[in-house]
Amino acid sequence: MSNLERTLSIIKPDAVERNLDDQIKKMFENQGFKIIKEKKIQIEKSEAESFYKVHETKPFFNDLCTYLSSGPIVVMILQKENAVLANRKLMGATNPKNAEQGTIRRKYGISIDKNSVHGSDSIENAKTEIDFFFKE
Ligand code: IDP
Ligand code: MG
Repeated sequence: MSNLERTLSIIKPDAVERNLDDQIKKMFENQGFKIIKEKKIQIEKSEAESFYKVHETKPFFNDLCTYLSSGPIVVMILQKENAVLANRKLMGATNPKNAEQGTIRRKYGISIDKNSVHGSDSIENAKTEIDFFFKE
């Protein structure tokens, strides 16, 4: 049974700043993800606060939003069979120290906050997050 899904991926400022975007995109493509849409943008802190609203009560919320809006990011719609889960797997654990070999965060992540990539964590959130960045 085919289960083609779309998910939202963000290459975060720490990775864009180190010019890792092409290498990270290649990791997606090598795993069979198709990049449906992409754009390099910088967002306002208020937009980061809206994007990360689920985390608004967390102690790291303010730093997280300051960080995500601190420099250019690459936002992409990725498509593949079971894309949401497949992307989470390819990204690796939130803390790069705990991420498995071969994952993006293990390879490129610097720390729990500068962990190079974001990926939607459910099909429902993928839809919301894709609309957030790409709704025309
Ligand atoms: P995820 O990105 O793996 O889905 P979430 O728990 O959704 O992880 O957290 C969102 C982002 O917030 C993480 O990617 C990371 O950048 C940051 N973050 C999560 N937990 C911490 C923490 O304990 N300290 C600092 N930043 C954190
Ligand atoms: Mg998350």
